[in-house]
Amino acid sequence: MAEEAVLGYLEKNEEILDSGKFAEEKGISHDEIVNVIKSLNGFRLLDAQDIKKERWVLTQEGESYAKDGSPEVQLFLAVPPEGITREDLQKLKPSIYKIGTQQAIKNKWIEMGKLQVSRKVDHVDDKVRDFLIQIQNGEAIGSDDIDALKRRKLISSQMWKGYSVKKGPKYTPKRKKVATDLTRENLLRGDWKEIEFKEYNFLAKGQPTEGGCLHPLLKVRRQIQMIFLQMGFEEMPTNNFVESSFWNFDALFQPQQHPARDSHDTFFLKEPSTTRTLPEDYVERVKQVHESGGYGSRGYGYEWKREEANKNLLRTHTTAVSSRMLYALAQGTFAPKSYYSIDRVFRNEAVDRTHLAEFHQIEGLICDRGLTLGHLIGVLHDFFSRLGMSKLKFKPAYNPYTEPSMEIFSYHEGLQKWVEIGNSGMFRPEMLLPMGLPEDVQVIAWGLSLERPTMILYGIDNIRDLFGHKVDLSLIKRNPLCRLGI
Ligand code: FB9
Repeated sequence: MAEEAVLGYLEKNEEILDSGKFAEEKGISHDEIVNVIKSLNGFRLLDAQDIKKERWVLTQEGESYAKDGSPEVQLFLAVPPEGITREDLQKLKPSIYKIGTQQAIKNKWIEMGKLQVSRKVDHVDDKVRDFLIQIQNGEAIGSDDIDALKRRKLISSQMWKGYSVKKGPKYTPKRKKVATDLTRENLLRGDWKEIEFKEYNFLAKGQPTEGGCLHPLLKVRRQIQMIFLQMGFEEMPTNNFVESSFWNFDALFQPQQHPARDSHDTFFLKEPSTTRTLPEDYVERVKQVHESGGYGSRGYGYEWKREEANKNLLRTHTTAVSSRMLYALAQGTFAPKSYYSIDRVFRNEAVDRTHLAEFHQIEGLICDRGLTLGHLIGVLHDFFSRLGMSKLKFKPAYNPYTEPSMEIFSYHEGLQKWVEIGNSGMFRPEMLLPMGLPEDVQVIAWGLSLERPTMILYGIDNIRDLFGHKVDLSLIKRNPLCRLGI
């Protein structure tokens, strides 16, 4: 329809001067005419030139004045020849009373006494309404009148874009339908010989391939895994979200009345609520060290309860796995080991913009003879420098299972501030010696979360945009590569 109108018009006429007027004459929407002009111009059937015109359009208020008359005229007409009280007039025209009286007074159409409103003239013309209707009809009006309407915000300027159009080098009054596919029917009928096929557009982009995409967390996890592997660490088996309180707390010398062991901080399981088996001889040594110490420690001096240690929970840290691995290491002939883990942990804490009830903990540990705090500081510099963080500082901290402990800070150039990037420490003898590790063996360890670096690296400030059922899958599809490490 629109294509025939444009091509047909140019068969008998030199040019379409204004696509807007042409659309109006043909009773076709200007958008449809513009789309056809752009398409035919692309195939060189037409030669189209941009036209840009500033034109005035009515604001919503302007539309209402064009429809119902200006408020000053409506107000004037509401004042009877014998006059009216202000109160009655305001009741008659509440919505336009204020603006109507102001403008009518300014036009010297009415006089406002203390109580009474009276006419000063017998008749008024609604020029404002007339101008607005002229603009609606695309007629030009004087610049002073335009300024007056602009001041009252009854009109606003709008850039109108259209085209003037002439025949192009490949003009034809009626475009042959070009075939886009060679079909079986074309071959059977033999009409493929006459059909005109659309030219290949070798510049057309192919359909984007749908495929799997890695989540930003997995990309950062992969990079951190590579850093640990390059440093000679082995991955710990973390494929058990459910853990016993024994391995999660007691084995780490974390006392049974510690607040972190409360159900306000920890998710305990209803079913199965208790663990089935624990290494009984080791449990006995753990009980002893909690109650009365040993190995140079005086313990906590409380009555340690087996049923507390038996409670199943969702592990609150991957250090539960570390304790299992260190116990296993102590059962044979000791050999130094460097282990790491990256997996989900669960805490029954208040959630907010950057914290959920679960997160992925990254943990590294080195178990060897003669390790000192200096070794820990050194390995932390090595590890974090591979993450691009070389400016570190350490702050004394407390963990139930490490002494000494340190919070780790890094100066973030982008954020221009020191950012807490993790926690660390040396596992206590009360944890290591009941396992059966030799007395000259120490373990240095540290931890951080996977979400924090990922959110910073990907510029995500709400954890729900990164993890959970509200994640925008297009973020997963379009997020860039993560390249960390040396
Ligand atoms: O990840 C944390 N911060 C962080 C890490 C990297 C990073 O990289 C940016 C690209 C530059 C930015 C920030 N933190 C640890 C510090 C804070 O975010 C903290 O507020 C939140 N912490 C979590 C625990 O909070 C409930 C992060 C998580 C954490 C804290 C401690 C450990 C593990 C994870 C630990 C440990 C540990 C200690 C001793 C022995 C063994 C393990």
